Amino acid sequence: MDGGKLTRRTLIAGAGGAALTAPVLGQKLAGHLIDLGLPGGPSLRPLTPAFPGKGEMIVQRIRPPLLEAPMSVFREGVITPNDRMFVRWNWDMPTSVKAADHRVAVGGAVKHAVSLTLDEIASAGEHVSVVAINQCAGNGRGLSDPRVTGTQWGNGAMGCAKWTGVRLKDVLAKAGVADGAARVRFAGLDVPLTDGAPQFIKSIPMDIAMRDDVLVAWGMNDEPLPLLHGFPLRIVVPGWFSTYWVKMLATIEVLTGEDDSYYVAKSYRVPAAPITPDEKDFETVAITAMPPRAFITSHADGDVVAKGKPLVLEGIAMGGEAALAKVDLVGERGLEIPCSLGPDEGPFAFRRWQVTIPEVTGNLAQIGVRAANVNGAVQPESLAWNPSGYARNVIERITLRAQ
Ligand SMILES: Nc1nc2c(c(=O)[nH]1)N[C@H]1C(S)=C(S)[C@@H](COP(=O)(O)O)O[C@H]1N2
Ligand SMILES: [Mo]
Repeated sequence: MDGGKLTRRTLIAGAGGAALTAPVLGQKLAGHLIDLGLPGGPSLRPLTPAFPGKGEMIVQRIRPPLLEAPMSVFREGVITPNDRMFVRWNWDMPTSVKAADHRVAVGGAVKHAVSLTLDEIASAGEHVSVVAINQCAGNGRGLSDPRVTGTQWGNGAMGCAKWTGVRLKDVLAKAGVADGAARVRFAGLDVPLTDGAPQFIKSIPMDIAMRDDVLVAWGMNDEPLPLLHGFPLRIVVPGWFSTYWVKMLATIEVLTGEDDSYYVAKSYRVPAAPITPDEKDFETVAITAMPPRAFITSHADGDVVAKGKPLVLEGIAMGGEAALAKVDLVGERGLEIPCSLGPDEGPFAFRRWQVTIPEVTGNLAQIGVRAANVNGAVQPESLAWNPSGYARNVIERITLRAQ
């Protein structure tokens, strides 16, 4: 973490407001189709540069927007450019926000409730930056077999950015956390599309809220947060799935007990113990911290490689809730080769890996990369199937044909 480049002045100067021309429902965006390789269902999606404010992205849904990054984005480097970061809104998003009018209400179990302007947020404490992976809990869900319900994402519902803001604990201190505080809940400016549907609000336990790296952020890769990513402020919880990273932050509420709201108590949950797809009644726990994952980005399934030649494979990996410890190339007949790791951008960032196979002697069937983190978590061989396809981290495998 460093001090962050955005000063209070640039925050405010850059934050006159943000607006987006909303593509209308049903609008056709020019582009071509890309195959996400999803088993058991339609696998083709439009890949288009035409979505307002975005580079070339896979359109899963126009409104509310669900945009996925093509895997080619992750060949470029560990930082995902703002215009290639995936986008996910559960409900309709406001298409313009005026910075001068924006307030963040801090209330609930606090000593004195406050309503803070952006200026007051920016001066709540030291400016901090953290490089962290923003990953949807449903990332890779579309690869589940048997199929599950929900957005059929490939593996592009993730990205890594440098987030800048103030510590959440410094913002909480403006109101003073009362005795007995158990959780902190966040709400954004977005509201449900249908009457009676639950608002998208999420909460985290107090000990996580007080972490030094949990931010109320306004900066994304040294630019103001784009509207799609939550202008003017969002929560950042490094190492946790980004369902908790509430965008367009408008309310911070300190709770003294459990959170019984829909998106914590009922949704975004996984079986407490492994289940089979036919099981119905099982205990669940909230998805929280991320497990390790690794991806081959230099090659795709079915690619042809040169027989008799060395082969360099490359990609990215993440440790999840803790720093990456190692990445191994694994395959059939006991193939296991340690990969070398690229520059370390911090425990919550992507890290590049590389490995050289000295000589390709035949097809490389079902090869994959397996990441482990410093807490000892290792990617599993087989999918921990769950009805919502959450927290996928099975080793992703491809086959390369030698010619
Ligand atoms: N206000 C608000 N914040 C939100 C959401 C939302 O629907 N509304 N979706 C969450 C989910 S499920 C994800 S995966 C991330 C996506 O962040 P991104 O669109 O910046 O990539 O935002 C989170 N924060
Ligand atoms: Mo998500």
